[in-house]
Amino acid sequence: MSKVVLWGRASSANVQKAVWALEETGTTFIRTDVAGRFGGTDTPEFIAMNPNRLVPVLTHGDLTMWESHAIVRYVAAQFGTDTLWPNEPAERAIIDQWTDWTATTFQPAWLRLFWTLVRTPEAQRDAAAIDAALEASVRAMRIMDAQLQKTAYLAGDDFSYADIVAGASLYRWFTMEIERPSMSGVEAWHERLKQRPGFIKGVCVSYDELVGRLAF
Ligand SMILES: N[C@@H](CCC(=O)N[C@@H](CS)C(=O)NCC(=O)O)C(=O)O
Repeated sequence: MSKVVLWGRASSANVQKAVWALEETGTTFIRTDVAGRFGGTDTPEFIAMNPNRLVPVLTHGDLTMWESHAIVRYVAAQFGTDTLWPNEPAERAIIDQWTDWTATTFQPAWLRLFWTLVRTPEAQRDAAAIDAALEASVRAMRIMDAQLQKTAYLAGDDFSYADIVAGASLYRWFTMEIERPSMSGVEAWHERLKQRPGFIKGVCVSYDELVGRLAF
């Protein structure tokens, strides 16, 4: 089988989704540290792989691709036919609904919170910006909580790649110094995800190197 290489630092939330999907499908891969404190995204070789100069990038044989959610879908389709890739279009539609909602609504909110609170040095923090980001994050979390009161996972009673892309937020959500309203559906989901080795390996990764660091 052609080699699978994932380019990107382990502390990147977007890289973490790809690591988790690769682990979940039992795929053998190499991860190469790029971006953040490692640099390497401005070289002609990297720009040829991703003109956005961002991680993750995945290479597999002749394929070179970027965008974390597209990578997760590719990994599911290519390596997860028995595990992560439902053949039924209606099932995939709901998984994609939550996956795209994470990209457009949930992740921008929780990442804004992470940036305004964790990545901004204390002296430069803007309390109003933090509050607004927390409010938007909680609003999105409540939408997931309502679903998770009804089903074990976001797209139904089976684990799916929607849980990977949205669940990649949870280590940070539950360790950031914020006032977290209790949401029993989200909390039970977090406990379920913690049973998965791919979540522990991919997502439960220290973000110490990002604290107070706005540079990348
Ligand atoms: N929409 C892109 C966003 C990628 C992105 O913003 N990556 C960040 C890390 S999470 C990055 O490469 N930042 C520059 C750096 O870390 O040096 C995706 O989902 O893959």
